[in-house]
Amino acid sequence: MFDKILIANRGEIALRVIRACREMGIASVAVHSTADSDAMHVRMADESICIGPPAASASYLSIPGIMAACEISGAQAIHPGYGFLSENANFVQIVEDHGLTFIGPTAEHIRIMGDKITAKDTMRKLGVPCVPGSEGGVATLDEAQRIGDEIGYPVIIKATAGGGGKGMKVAQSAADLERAFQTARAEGKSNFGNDEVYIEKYLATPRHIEIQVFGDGRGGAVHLGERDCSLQRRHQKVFEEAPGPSISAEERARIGKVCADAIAKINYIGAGTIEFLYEHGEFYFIEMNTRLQVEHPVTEAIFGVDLVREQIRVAEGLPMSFGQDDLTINGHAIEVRINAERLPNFSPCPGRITQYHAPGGLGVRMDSALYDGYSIPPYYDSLIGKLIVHGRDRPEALARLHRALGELIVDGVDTTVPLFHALLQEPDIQSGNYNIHWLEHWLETNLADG
Ligand code: MV4
Repeated sequence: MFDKILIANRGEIALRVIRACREMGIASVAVHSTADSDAMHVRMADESICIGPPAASASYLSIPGIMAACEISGAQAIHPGYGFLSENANFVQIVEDHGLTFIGPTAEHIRIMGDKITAKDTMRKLGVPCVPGSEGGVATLDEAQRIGDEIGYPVIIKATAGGGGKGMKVAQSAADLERAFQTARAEGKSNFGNDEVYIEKYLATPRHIEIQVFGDGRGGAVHLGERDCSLQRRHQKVFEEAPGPSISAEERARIGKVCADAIAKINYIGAGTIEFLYEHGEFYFIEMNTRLQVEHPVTEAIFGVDLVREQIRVAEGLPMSFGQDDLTINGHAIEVRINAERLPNFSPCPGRITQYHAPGGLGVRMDSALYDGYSIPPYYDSLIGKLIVHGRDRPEALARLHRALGELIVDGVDTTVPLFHALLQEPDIQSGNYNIHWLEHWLETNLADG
């Protein structure tokens, strides 16, 4: 059993992990940069250690700094949160080589899913439905043309190491293929040092539906339904909900079982997310994330589970505290990501918080590391809070979101809150009628400079 866990992260997710540790009677160690000496995670943890200067590359991403902090504090395990080192297989290897426990999947699973060609090949062999396209990588333009003719246009060329929309190019026709192929390769090479690419049929108007899975590392696994995360801007999620407004109980049970069976077969351990594009009633695997995700609270709300507690349990070698039959959906949950950004351009807006008041009441959860007088540093991402609401059904969750946004006060910086007030007035949002392109289109027509 762990008696001390180090959290290799900052902000709201560091608080999320500290809270789970405290409920389990486990001491927590915060690490921080010199820019975060006054941060809430430092104040809330049982101990804290400064590991470097403001730049993440020299602090939150510094493997020697984090390993030294474990040594000094005597922490036996590391929770990586999301981002930073959470999907770094080399880090996991180093942690294990030092006799410590990484609270997350194995280095091997992270490596497999980090390479998208290998991930897709693995998932296809495990019976997960994938987007039609090349089997493995495509090395030459000739080969790309042959597959393009076979599956039909439009197609999308993706870098195997890609992420955040980088190294992804659509070809509308055969005439367009050479440009897409060469550009995707070049972006893969320059952004990730890997020019390997693959081809898929381009789906024009899908939803982004992701299945939450959880494994015990010994062939036991469950699914916790889906989240619809289609509302994104420049590959950043903005609004997430569970269950997905377009997914039936039958579809959920079917794809959920496929996903749980797949990760059971590979002895996956901990939390994972299997991402799909969903169009015309079909699921098409695109990627798997081997971490706890930002939007995990909507799943926690409808299933009534604590995913971080479960991550810690299975990392300790304990069984999960629930099986598939214990997991039933209760109501509907929505999360909105509140960023310190100025509309209409979403330009980062760091600065001093002169007043902060979190909303409360039935079915409202505010995960935030803000406090009155806190100064948001300019060095990290602009997420300052996640507002999660839970209702008996979707209309109640929407009404509660409207009510909670009205209670929230964040003064001193601009935030994305006005965007959510506007979105809640939209009939398509009220009815759940949106796909991955809806928000970008709405921003173009409604915010002039989206
Ligand atoms: C696609 C696609 C259409 N067809 N693949 C975007 C980032 C990466 N995670 C996968 N992405 C896409 N892959 C095929 N075969 C459209 C996207 C896409 C997207 C996906 C999810 C959420 C938002 C998106 C916005 C633009 C494009």
